[in-house]
Amino acid sequence: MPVTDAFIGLGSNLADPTAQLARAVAELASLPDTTLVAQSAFYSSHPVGPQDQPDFVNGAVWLQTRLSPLQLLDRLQQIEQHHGRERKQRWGPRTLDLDLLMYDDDTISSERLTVPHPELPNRDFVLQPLLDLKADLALPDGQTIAQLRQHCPDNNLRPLPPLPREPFPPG
Ligand code: A4P
Ligand code: MG
Repeated sequence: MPVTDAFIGLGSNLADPTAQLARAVAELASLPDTTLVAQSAFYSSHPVGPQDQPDFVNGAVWLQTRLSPLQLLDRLQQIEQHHGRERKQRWGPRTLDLDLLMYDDDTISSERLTVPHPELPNRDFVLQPLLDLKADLALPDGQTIAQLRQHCPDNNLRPLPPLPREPFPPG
């Protein structure tokens, strides 16, 4: 497989969501035949779907990978399982959700995989992290992420402070 740009959306609203996302970014960066190009800021957002659940933490990463789309989906689902993901309710609370948002300029519509992710245009918590990663990113049909961001519904998106990269100094 040639090296391909892939964009992954991350979401969590259970069991220390920010830590879930930070750990998932490290796991994505260590996938075989894959490098992490960049990671977005993390954001909090009101839930889309059932409202009787906590706010989400969301972010996105830009990978370059030789994995095929289905190989990548398998890896994403393995990582979700390692985070204790249970599938109980559509759009319900979860420890970790990893969505394959875009894979190069591919358009995929199969039983297991729809790419670009069908809800991408409607979600500020997906579009804003994508803009952080690549300001001129566009869908295969030519619509830019920046245009979509201007017109999508407001889910009270708020940037979270950056995670400390080094342990805090003693005292
Ligand atoms: N699948 C198809 N296409 C894809 C893709 N591009 N990436 C299939 C990943 N998976 C894809 O997913 C169900 C099936 O979708 C998978 O088995 C895979 O083969 P799932 O993760 O088990 O179920 P789900 O996540 O509950 O359903 P769905 O429709 O994928 O939900 P979403 O779109 O992931 O939305 N509100 C806020 N604020 N932030 C969020 O992150 N997330 C959701 C879940 C709802 N509300 C939210 C958020
Ligand atoms: Mg999902």
